[in-house]
Amino acid sequence: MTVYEKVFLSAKNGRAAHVVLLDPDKLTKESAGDTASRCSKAGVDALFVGGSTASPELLNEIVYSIKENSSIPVILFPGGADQIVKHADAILFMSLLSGRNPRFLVEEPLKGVHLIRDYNIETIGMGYLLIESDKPSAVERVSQTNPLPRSKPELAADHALMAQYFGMKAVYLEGGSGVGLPVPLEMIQKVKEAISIPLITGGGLRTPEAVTERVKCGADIIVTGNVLEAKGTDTLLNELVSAVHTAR
Ligand code: 1GP
Repeated sequence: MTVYEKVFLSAKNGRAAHVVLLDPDKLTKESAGDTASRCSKAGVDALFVGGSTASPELLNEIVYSIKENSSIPVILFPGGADQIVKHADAILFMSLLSGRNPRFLVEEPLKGVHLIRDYNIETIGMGYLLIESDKPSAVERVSQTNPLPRSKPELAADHALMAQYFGMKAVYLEGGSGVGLPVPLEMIQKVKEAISIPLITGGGLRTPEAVTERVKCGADIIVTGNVLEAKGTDTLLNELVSAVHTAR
């Protein structure tokens, strides 16, 4: 079974999935294995790894250490073509469709194709849509692109449908890591109505209520990142995972 079938399609057709985003810059190869087994124990369905400025060497060690210590699927979530490493189970092969910067629309994905082929990593084509929040997100700064306005759910739905028509296998509505305002519920609903591929959302989700509402509105996969460092993490993580799994 592919990672796409196991994680994405089961989240769409059965109970929703909870994915934890691990930032390699905040980990060492020692702490990565431990973090992965904590996530696995809490019932997290998969890990996204990447999205930062981490060096390929560190990323490689981290992914290796996670695979040594747990059986949880590891999916690369690369900030650029230099974040493609061996041992990962799959990679989000994505294009920043909300932006108009050729580098993140086509150039970075293009740079990655040979390594992905040589490492034989499963690709999950994904349309990545950055949504406006209360403050500029790191993705906005790094990609030098404008997010889609919060007040235009129809525009987000059209971008999502474009991703589907391109043959992409999922759409990610990204609020931005650590933001105060997650993707609006109405937007999740409109996007869900427009597409039939799995819908992922994350950014600024910190409570069981916030994740439950988003699954009820149609999100298939919920991503949390920063919450891993919060106080009483394991209890909160358990609550979040259980909220995602039981929301439908
Ligand atoms: C970023 O959506 C993720 O891609 C995670 O965001 O760190 O705010 O949970 P947080």
